[in-house]
Amino acid sequence: MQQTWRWFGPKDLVSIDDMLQAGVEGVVSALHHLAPGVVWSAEEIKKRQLAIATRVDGSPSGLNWEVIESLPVSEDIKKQTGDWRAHYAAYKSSLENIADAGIKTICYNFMPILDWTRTDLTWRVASGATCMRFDYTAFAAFDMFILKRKGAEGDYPADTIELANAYFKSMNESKCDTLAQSIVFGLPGAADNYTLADVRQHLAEYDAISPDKLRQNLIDFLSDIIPVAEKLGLRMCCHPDDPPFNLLGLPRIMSTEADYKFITDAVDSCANGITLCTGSLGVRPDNDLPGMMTRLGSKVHFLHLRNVKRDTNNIHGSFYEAEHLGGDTDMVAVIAAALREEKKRKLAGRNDYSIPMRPDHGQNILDDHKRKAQPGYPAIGRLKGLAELRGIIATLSHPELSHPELSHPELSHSKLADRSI
Ligand code: DNO
Repeated sequence: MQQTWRWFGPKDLVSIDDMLQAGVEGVVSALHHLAPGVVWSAEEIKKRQLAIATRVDGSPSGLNWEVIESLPVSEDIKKQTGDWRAHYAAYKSSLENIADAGIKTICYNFMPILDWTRTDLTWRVASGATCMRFDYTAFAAFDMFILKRKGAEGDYPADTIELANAYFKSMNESKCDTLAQSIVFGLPGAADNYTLADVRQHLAEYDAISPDKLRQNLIDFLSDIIPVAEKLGLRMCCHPDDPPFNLLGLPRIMSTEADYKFITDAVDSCANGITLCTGSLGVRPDNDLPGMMTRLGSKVHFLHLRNVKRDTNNIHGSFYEAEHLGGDTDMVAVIAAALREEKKRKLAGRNDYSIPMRPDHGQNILDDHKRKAQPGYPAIGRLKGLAELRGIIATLSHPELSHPELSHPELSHSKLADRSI
């Protein structure tokens, strides 16, 4: 597994030098300043590659840009309206420039309007760390009483409406603003140029788009893009919906194993793959992450390792971003499945046997509280996550663990150590 780290570019307050000290082996980045639908030029790509390859003092970092996250898909492509055909062409031109630059793995998502969504960006846990949280009641309050989406009441059960109503009544204006900021504008990849009126307008444009229609639009997009990606030797990988259920009446089509199976079968190519994000998918109790890693394994081109703790076992529920080994997903089992997949690929002679992974998000701990970073992307919280994940990878990859005597009940660890097997 290749241990990577997300970097938002020269403006990121966590530097290339910082990530070197965290033991990072490769960088995940994107040209966030270019709008969806715009071609990524060779010059812009080169500029970012150079920034990644350089430490603060100008000396080489030894790091490469390994994964693009994301090459964004425009709203026009998702809806098949306006300039969607021109955006297909632009996407393919970007892919050519990316391939020329030697970058192979490209993450994207097909979530309408909003990328990932949380209601609280600095929720305090018992240890004093802060993390991100999605509270279903707060979200429903935003939807029904702040955004005032038409027909929103029809999307929530009676008890949620009642709770949301009480929650909204307890909020003052500044709390309402903070909630709206957190949901719509607060996160990397968020629709940061929108007002609430814009959001309403964009939502209305999806009125006529059913989940089946959106799924077909994704298949049309992939049918056009994937043959080009395959020829260029690229690996496209679709990020799941986060959270993995319908929000604001919008269709969501990448939330479950069945969704992934459908899309990868519909356009069957090694270039049409998956970003397995354990944090996003792990919000649903019916997503079996180690099983998904095993069954979808050959198509997993990128791993986001993150954990969430659910408040309930409902499909539509509240959750917070737990420590990497602390939530509801069995991270050891996921990593074991990923290592098995890597072995399989090696045996099959695949050259992409080392799957890039990144510690996805991190809680704010220690000096993170003082130092600003993108929500979810603090230096120390992520470093801790990476260190824990690296420990699991090192342990599960160690020859001692595959030694037959280890499974012998009479042999204690100290006896094994004495015999230095
Ligand atoms: C959040 C991220 C998402 C992700 C995009 C990929 O931290 O996982 O914003 O980058 O959805 O397209």
